Amino acid sequence: MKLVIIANRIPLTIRGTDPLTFVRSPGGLVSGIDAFIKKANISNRVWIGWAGSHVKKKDVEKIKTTLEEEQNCIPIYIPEKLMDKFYNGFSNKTLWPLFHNMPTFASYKQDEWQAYQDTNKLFFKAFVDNVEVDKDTYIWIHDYHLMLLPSMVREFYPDAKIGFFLHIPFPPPETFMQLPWRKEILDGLLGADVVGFHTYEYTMNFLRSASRVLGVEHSMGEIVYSGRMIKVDTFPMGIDIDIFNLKDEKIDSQVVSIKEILHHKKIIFSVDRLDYTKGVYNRLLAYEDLLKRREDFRGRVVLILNVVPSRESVEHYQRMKRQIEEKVAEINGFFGCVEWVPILYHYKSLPVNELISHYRACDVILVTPIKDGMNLVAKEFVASRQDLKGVLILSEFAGASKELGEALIVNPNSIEELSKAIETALDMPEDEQGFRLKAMQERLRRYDILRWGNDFVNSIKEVSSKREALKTKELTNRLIRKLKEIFNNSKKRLILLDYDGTLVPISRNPNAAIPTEELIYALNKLGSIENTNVVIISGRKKDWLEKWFKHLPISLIAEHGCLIKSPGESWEAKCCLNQEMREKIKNIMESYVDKLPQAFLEEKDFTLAFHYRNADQEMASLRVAELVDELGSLIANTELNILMGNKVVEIRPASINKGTTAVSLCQDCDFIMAMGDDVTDEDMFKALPQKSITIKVGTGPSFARYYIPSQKNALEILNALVEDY
Ligand code: GDG
Repeated sequence: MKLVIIANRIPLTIRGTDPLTFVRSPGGLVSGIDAFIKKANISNRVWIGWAGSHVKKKDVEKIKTTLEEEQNCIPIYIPEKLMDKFYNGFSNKTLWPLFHNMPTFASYKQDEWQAYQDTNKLFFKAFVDNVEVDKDTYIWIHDYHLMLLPSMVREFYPDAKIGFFLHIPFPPPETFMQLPWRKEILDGLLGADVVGFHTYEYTMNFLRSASRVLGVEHSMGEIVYSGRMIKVDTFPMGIDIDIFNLKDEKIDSQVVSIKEILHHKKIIFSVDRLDYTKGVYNRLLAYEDLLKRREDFRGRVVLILNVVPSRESVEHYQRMKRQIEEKVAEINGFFGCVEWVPILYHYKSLPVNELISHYRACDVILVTPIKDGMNLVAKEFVASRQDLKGVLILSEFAGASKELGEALIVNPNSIEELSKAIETALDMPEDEQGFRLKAMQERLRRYDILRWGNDFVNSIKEVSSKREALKTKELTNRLIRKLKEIFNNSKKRLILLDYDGTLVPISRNPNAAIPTEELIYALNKLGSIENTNVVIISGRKKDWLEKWFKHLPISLIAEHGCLIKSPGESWEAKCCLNQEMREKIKNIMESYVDKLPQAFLEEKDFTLAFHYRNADQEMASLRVAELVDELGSLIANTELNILMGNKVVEIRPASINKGTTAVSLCQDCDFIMAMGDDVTDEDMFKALPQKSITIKVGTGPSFARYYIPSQKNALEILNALVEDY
């Protein structure tokens, strides 16, 4: 396997170019992926990303050669101005606040959106220019900076194996839809085979947004979009436990010295990047509240507040830094004395072993973001505490809270709750600390970084092999020529054609889905061929079919088989519907039309259909479930059944379906072809004799032998059959 990682940053950031010096890039994304690659022993990996602002255009080639040869990294040069609009602008002033559900902080600027598109194109170019893609190549694109990239790659390599993982939250649809470029972002992401998130909540937010913005529905997290299946799933990122539970003398002595320097006072630790999502200010307010309420803690506790520099060129971050520092000074000034400084504040990044020493030296760790995709600090702390001591206070709005339920879970917006939680933590008996930590450690061990990465890559594997399997079913031009040959050589032919979604695209307004002249021409010609029974087999009303096709030499089947009409003859009814029952069904359906805006009722001769294709899909899913429940109890023990079609619920006679109807027309036929797109057509695909050529329009699971991507291909098949006649 060759693994291509594409992320905003490569794992190394250039510090100087003469000589070339670099440091490890900061953040959870880089440390997580790097750990996965090492643990999984993936030797063939390429990493594409930005290498930091020290890289000048003239040095790019030199850096590229060194990094490529030594580290297998492809650094991307992004001109400073473009980077500013892409990174500080669209990524961090639009997407970051919006995706953290803080829309009031988000700005929407056209030139920054343009820079985002241009930068995604730069990443795409670097990928295409530097990576050879073969069957064994897995392309894993990361995070909110590169959401347009999956589609760009897909367009260039239609069969590529592509995964996308979002490290930050995906917001609820109401928030996401505020983005003027929401459709473009979803289009971009859906170029991947797998789109992954940290928590079920984000996965559902994404699926709900896709439904609202693009009108695509999912089934168990699978979406069919642009003729492809995409898996949307939850992969909570784990950590490399071994790094944090490592026995190390240097760390042990650092732990001892931290404790000694602080005279064995209780230590509360806090470490985050500078960011308004991390809730640092509220933490300070809570600590202040605690010191006010519990005088006995004064002089006995110390808060080590480590803020890691981040996004310093964004004004909002500078303001926040000032605000934090003023509050620290205020608390220290008010409560502090010669022997005791309540807060030890550091604005820097700690070396990893010092970070681990702090995790191990503290009594309480405060991880209380207002919103956080996952938060690896919480997990790292838990893994570090092999002594089974220490208490994790964790925000319910960090993705990690879904896995670390034994922490003290808090709402960080409540200063009172936070302050009480610190108090509870400081007073917590050691055995309670122990059993909480143990349960969390076991969970972290089971779903560690290796499992996270393997699950994700395996998921890409599964989806792409499904795509491959589907390909073997694609009705290619070569197969169409073969089909034509069989057609020409047969003596009695039956051609069954569903209408909506098969011969014409599904339309928001069913009356607007009228046949094109080309289609009428092809049907006319096909129906005129001797010994060829062409049948439109539809769920539509007889009047509508008659209006458009009466003059053609073809048979018509309305209402899934309830009514049949041969060319030049009148309609023949195949069933009946009790009037009293009809009224009851109608009343129920009408009451749901009132409850679900944009839904409508279609009354036919023998069936009643409740359509909801234009309704809000989320509301529809609830209402339709209620409707089906109600109808189900009404028609129990009757001759009727419920048919769940494509955004339609229909009540029809149980004995009639497209399958039974189609089979009744097959006698003596040596060429049977059926085309359809909907669940009702599956009855036909299942029931027809094995030798039949059954074709599904669109992808997705089906009993049909072949599939074609769209209605356009259906017409091409009809045209191929009538050629030479
Ligand atoms: C994004 C999402 C998601 C922190 N301080 C120091 C330091 N760190 C390391 C930690 C940890 C990483 O940085 C921080 O990871 P987080 O998960 O907390 O946050 P982000 O970097 O903002 O990451 C986040 C993550 O992606 C992964 O998907 O969890 O929600 O926002 O590994 O150890 N490392 C060192 N010194 C420090 O002072 N050496």
